[in-house]
Amino acid sequence: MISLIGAPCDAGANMAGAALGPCALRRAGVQQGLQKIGCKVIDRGDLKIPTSEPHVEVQGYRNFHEVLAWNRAVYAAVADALNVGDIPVLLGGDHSLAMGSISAVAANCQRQNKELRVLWLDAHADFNTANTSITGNMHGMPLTALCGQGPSELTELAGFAPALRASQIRLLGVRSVDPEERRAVRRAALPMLTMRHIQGRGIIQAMNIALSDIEPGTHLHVSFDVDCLDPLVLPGVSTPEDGGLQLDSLRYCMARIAQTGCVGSVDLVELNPAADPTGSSAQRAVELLTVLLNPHWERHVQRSFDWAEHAG
Ligand code: DIR
Ligand code: MN
Ligand code: MN
Ligand code: MN
Repeated sequence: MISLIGAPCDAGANMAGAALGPCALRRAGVQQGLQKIGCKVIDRGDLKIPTSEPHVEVQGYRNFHEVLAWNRAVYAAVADALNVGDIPVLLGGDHSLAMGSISAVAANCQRQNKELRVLWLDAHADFNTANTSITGNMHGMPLTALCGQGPSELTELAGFAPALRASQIRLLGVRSVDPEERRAVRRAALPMLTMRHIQGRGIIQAMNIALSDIEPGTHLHVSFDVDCLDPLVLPGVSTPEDGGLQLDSLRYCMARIAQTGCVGSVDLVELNPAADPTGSSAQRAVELLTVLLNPHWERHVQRSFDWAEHAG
């Protein structure tokens, strides 16, 4: 069973709008789209947080209290879904929410003695701390918190820290890394398949690397920041970056990931419906999610594989 969990939070982002994501994804038919391909889906509605001190910066972390409150709520909801054997699909909201969702996944994997891998589809590396960030926006910081750097309220959501080692992560589609963040990425040896890599060697080879050492039984968490797509394909984001993935490429990635049979949890984040009044961005995001979660991938992905062979 797939559990849809809405988290209308944009406290971690650079502008308002991502909080409209869950509503826009439901309007685009996320539940029906997944049911149509044969998934059982329960929509658990939107999370709420107690009203906290709004808009307070704590040691360089903007809106710290709200982001923390959202992540505690996300942690609890994702942990509940995993406990009953569901596949949680977090409908964001901005990408800071991945601290809560992936901490819950890491805790669950530790209890069940399962390998955990995180595929992070994103234009950005999301590896800032307050010290390296130019903006102080926490949607640029989830991976560092998960890797143990930052305030303990965030790094210890899972009950232990770090929730993740850099070697468990594969970033895909990156093309915007801040100068100090780049240093941190190098120091941590964070595995990245950048747009430059993908354009140079092709999407097939990039996916071969991204998925190379996934054993059967691994829990694969897919953190899908929709700004990994080119803004011409998906304009509805708060931080568009040119030169992103085209629709066919990302469809191929999603099909390859589905083919592993290991997808155990998903974040669908950073959709900003206010930046795309046509609603097509939400529809594209839903369509890609249905490729990722297709239980009958062997029948449905062949077309995508054929495309990739031709595209090289
Ligand atoms: C930028 C943008 N690196 C920052 N990050 C975004 O503010 O840290 N992440 N947009 O999704
Ligand atoms: Mn992101
Ligand atoms: Mn991003
Ligand atoms: Mn962003």
